[in-house]
Amino acid sequence: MELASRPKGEILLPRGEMTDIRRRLRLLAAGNDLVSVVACAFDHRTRMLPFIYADSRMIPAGVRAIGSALVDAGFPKTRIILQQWNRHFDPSQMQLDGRIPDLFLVSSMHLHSSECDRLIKRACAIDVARRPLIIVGGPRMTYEPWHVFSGDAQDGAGADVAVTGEEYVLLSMLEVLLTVRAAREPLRSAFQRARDTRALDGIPGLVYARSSTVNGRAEELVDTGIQRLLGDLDELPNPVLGYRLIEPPSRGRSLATQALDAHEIRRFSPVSSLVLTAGCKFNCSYCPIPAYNQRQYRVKSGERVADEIKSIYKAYGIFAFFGADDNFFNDTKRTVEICETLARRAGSGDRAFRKLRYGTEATVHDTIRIQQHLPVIRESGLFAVWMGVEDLTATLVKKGQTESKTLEAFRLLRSNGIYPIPMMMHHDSQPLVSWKSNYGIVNQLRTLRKAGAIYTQVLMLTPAQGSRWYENTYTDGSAFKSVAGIPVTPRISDGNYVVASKHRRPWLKQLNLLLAYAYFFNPVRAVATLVCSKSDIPFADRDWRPATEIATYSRLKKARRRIGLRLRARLTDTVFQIGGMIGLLLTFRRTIGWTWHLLRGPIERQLQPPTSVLPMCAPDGGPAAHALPGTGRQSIEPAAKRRIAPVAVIKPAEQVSHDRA
Ligand code: B12
Ligand code: SF4
Repeated sequence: MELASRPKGEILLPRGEMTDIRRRLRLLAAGNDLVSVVACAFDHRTRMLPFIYADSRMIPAGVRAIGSALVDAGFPKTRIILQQWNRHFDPSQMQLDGRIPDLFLVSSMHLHSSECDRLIKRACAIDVARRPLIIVGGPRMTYEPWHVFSGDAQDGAGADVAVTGEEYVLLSMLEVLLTVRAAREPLRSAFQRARDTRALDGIPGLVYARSSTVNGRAEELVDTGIQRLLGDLDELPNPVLGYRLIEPPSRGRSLATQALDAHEIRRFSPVSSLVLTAGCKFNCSYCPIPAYNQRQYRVKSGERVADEIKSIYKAYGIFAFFGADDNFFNDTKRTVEICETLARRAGSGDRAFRKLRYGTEATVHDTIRIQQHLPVIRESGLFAVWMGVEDLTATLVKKGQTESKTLEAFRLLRSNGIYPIPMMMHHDSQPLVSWKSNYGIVNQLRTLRKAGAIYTQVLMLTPAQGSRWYENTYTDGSAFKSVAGIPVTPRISDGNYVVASKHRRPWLKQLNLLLAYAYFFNPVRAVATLVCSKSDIPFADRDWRPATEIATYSRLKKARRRIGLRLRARLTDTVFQIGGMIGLLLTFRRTIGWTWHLLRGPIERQLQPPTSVLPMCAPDGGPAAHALPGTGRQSIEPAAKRRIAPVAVIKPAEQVSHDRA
């Protein structure tokens, strides 16, 4: 099920509201000495192609955004810990600034559910009187917030609240909590009071549990609705702030006394992800993104993007970026505005922009539409575009990407010195190889490689939470519940494992994924790249220098530069081949067992999407915005009445100093 949109006129926050709440919080922060730990859940068993490098060498933008928002709001005692680098971290042992944090925040994708749940469980091992307020957010919560609450009478370990939205939702909740918080009161207790007096119900984007006994198991979940979106992304705090909060990589269970030194950041994370735009105008049925963005397209201005890049380069020396865009070419005017600003800065001789290289995602359709601007886009530093080709013949998905259009988009990008990277989706009706047609996955990879692809991703069509197709894959009997007795868990729902298929021999599909990669990344091709690389056909001018400057070079300098660029381009192809082969070995090791299980069977299917076991409702008792059909709905009144305790009146004097010395 797609996320619903808010009514027209209520989708976006009023202009300036984000800036205002940041200012208001800074005033409140002066009297509240809060300590926070933000953890990024990561399950190491998910490491494989095609994400093998990006998954661990790029500090995720989500936790950085949350850390930056906290620092910006006046809470500098914040630490970001990545399970990617600190796999043994145990929240029950965390201390920062000599004390147990007031806030423990967890960010998770659906894929990393088991680690997310473990982190919450370990945080709940802290004595209940000293336990931090546990807040969970990120993509997993956006679509299925119920997972982090426990209805189990024996094991009540669960989060206090799930945030189904972005920074603004968290900051709004903090504002309410700090307003009701009494002097020296633990933040978690202030939360419980705010929750029970329904002071949180007016903040769309939260899900919290109600129970009839203090510290008892959750009985129902209250969903305050779909978040309001920040329309002007320039109002966000600068994400550079988050970098100074990173926990140094270690094998330890607790936190270090100091965050990772500034000069070490680039060594561990040479690429920085950056939000430039959000949203996409297309409406693919397997994709949750348009509905998440409530059909809005949100952007940062060119100047703002340039400032962020400059500040990250200046502080940490990072010059490689990845745009967290859904479709960077979605709106020509906005894309060109960003790129012209970056190109202008490079042209003015600013080192940060001359060195700048960034990649992002865009569609075939928009690449063709924007073709006349590709030179300036290249000059801005864009060097690679990940493109959702999915199926070259458009049999699976039609979003304006016929074979000829895809090849045209590849040619345009290549001739402008930009690498196109196809993202392919394998599906039941697609064979490994086809004769006299381009339907087979290997045929398509061959065509795309010839057109200049130096890297690729091939994933199996898998149900994505929040997409239109999601429930269909269950109700039509495609989704597996277990295979050979092994349950299908979130960890294997990343598209690298066949977990939904009606094919008679699903093990063949699983094998096809490996064979498709092996066709693309192999030793023969790796050696061949040194002789005849796809990365210099057509010759890729991968230099930042504007064409006008290059025109002034002498013939000798031009020839030297051309040879240098060609060599670099070939080596890039070779490096991608080697990286791909290493990734393939890991992918083989991780998924070959699943192929065997699929072959052996039996396969048990799941006919209903996994819904919340706890009833869910809106604050007024109506349907919950994030509940899937089939979720129980309990009247909130009886529980609310049982639970609400008399609220202490907070005197203004108590509100000013909340220092918990
Ligand atoms: C960049 C990216 C990647 C990179 C990540 C690299 C890195 N280390 O950062 C790579 C290429 C590795 C990657 C891989 C995958 N990805 Co990806 N990826 C993205 C993408 C395009 C951008 C992520 C990003 O940086 N966003 C910007 C930040 C600021 O947004 P955010 O993370 O959502 O955080 C905001 C809110 O969620 C919230 N928030 C986040 N955490 C917290 C925590 C708290 C406490 C609170 C209060 C709020 C909060 O506030 C943040 C600020 O607004 C998103 C789509 C998108 N546009 O977001 C998909 C996305 C995250 N990926 C997704 C998926 C599914 C995958 C894969 C499984 C592959 C696949 N099948 O598509 C793999 C998993 C690999 C692995 N082992 O982890 C899904 C996740 C869906 C889900 N329900 O979990 C997304 C959402 C795309 C989609 N389908 O909608 N991905
Ligand atoms: S084009 Fe890409 S981002 Fe846009 S809806 Fe389709 S899959 Fe999602």
